[in-house]
Amino acid sequence: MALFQKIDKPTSGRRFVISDIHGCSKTFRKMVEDTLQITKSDHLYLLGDYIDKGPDSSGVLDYIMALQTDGFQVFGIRGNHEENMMQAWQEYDTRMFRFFVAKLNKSPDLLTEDAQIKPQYLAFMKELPYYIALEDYYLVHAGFDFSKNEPFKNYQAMLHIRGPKGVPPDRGMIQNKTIVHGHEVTYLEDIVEHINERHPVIPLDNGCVYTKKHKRLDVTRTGKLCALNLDTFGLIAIDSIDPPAKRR
Ligand SMILES: [Mn+2]
Repeated sequence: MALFQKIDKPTSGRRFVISDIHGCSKTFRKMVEDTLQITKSDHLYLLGDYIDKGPDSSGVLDYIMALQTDGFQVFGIRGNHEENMMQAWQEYDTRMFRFFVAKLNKSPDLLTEDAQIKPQYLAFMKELPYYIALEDYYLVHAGFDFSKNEPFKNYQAMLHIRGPKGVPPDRGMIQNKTIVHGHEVTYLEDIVEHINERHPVIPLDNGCVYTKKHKRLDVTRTGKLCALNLDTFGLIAIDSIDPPAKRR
């Protein structure tokens, strides 16, 4: 697996980013096919956390892999949920792993009957890099930790960081690129504000799984799947059409 991937601009197509699909396969498919109408000249970048929480983790992974097989230019990176599942699979015994997946993370559909990660999903997740470098953007699941040395080698931070440590002290540190990330559920008006003020760090996770009451979130301001057009800087947000997260 490559730790990061450098990708050149497509010659003619558009470039979109989507984050934190979390098992919402219907919403994701609607975004790709009906809303964005992705073509084979476009690039679609996915910021991780494809699985868990929502109803259909395997459906999301199957769909991404099918798009790639069909020749669509879909590039994924790793989220903490993919990393956690692989780590739990390596570290736990079968009983614990089955419990972890079924009760805590809710992706039992990714497992075989004897509680192994199905080989096609494991192969897919293992290859996911930690970030993507475009000529004008960095794409990462959670962000880079600029409060420590060597933020571009701090791979755990890329999966987990939250808050202001992810904002670079100056744009020179990111070669005047813009960082786009997910991971931290952000209200839609905050996402829009970051985009409008051309903030160096753009959050894109509106918590599409959070459509029902939540102890910490105002769910009237979450529940959309967002896509950002990297060339026009336009935000596309659609309501989730999947069942909500069963657990949080
Ligand atoms: Mn995450």
